[in-house]
Amino acid sequence: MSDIPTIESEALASIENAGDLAALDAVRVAELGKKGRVSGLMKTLGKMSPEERQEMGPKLNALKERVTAAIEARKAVLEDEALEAQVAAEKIDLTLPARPEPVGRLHPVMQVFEEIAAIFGDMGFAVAEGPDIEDDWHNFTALNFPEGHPARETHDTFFMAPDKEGAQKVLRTHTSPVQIRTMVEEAPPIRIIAPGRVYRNDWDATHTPMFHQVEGLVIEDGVHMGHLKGCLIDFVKAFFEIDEVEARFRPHFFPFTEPSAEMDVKCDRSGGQMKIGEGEDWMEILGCGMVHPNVLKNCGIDPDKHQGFAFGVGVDRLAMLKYGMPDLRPYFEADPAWTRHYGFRPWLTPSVSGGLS
Ligand code: 2NL
Repeated sequence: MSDIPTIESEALASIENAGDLAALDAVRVAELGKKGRVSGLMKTLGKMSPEERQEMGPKLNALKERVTAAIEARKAVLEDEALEAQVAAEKIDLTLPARPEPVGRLHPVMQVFEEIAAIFGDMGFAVAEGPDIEDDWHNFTALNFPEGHPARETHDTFFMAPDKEGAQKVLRTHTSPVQIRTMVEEAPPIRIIAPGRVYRNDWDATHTPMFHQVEGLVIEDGVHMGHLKGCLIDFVKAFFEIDEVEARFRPHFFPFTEPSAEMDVKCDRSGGQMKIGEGEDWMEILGCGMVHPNVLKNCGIDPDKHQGFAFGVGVDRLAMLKYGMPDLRPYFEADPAWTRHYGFRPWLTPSVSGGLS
């Protein structure tokens, strides 16, 4: 077995010469693989006399261990080198100038959602969300729409296919179910807005089957219509970025509020461009009211102990009014020219102190 030192020095030399991990693995197979040289020597132990084996066993084991250790050490070095090479190749040149135009634009409706959240956030409202597909109870029954009442039909509801029990889910016709869920799950005081998509089977020049709404809900001891009016007037002033607004609250009917009202604001249509807050005309901008006692009861809130107010506003039209967009249809056409013109830079988050638009 005089070839042990020769084999060892040859093996160590080829390990040292292996230029990459694949070459190193080839050396490993040639020496330590099933048919490798070192493995071949190990196999000869079986045919030796006990005395020979006692002498050769430790020598061969030591050879195998030294070759294995040398391979491991070389492997670590090669892996380090491979990583260094990869990192060097992936280097980014941070000194390159930024692209002159950001690629994407925020849809004006999303901008207006952000603006509304900033205004109400400043008044202490949290944002709540819920599913687009709702059950009949959250969308209608809990909101005091009587079973089989025609009011359910006036919503042009999209119904889902019936389940095994015959129950039909709906695409929510308003975001009120989000407030219902909040009232069921949380105890007063509650102060939330619920922005989101809503759906009605209606499609013409001024209606789309999917549109956007923000509803608000306040359940707090002692709140009354005065708070509702103050809150909404403050909202309109902040949203349209005007110092004063003349508003009126016209009696109306909703099943889920009592009393109910629509809020109109003064506007000026004379100059070709609509101006909000001043002028000779009135324009309806939202619906509101004191939460109906039946709705509170349905959500497990005692109407003799708690009361609150709620409101709902269509966001697509608010965006048209604020940003002078004359037509609703391009909202959903994804025309890059329109998006460049009316869209917003995505990273300019609106805030009441820092500016909305
Ligand atoms: C409109 C009218 C409104 C509400 C929505 C509401 C929600 C709950 C209870 C009571 Cl859970 N009310 N929401 C109240 C009044 C009006 O929306 O014309 N929106 C565009």
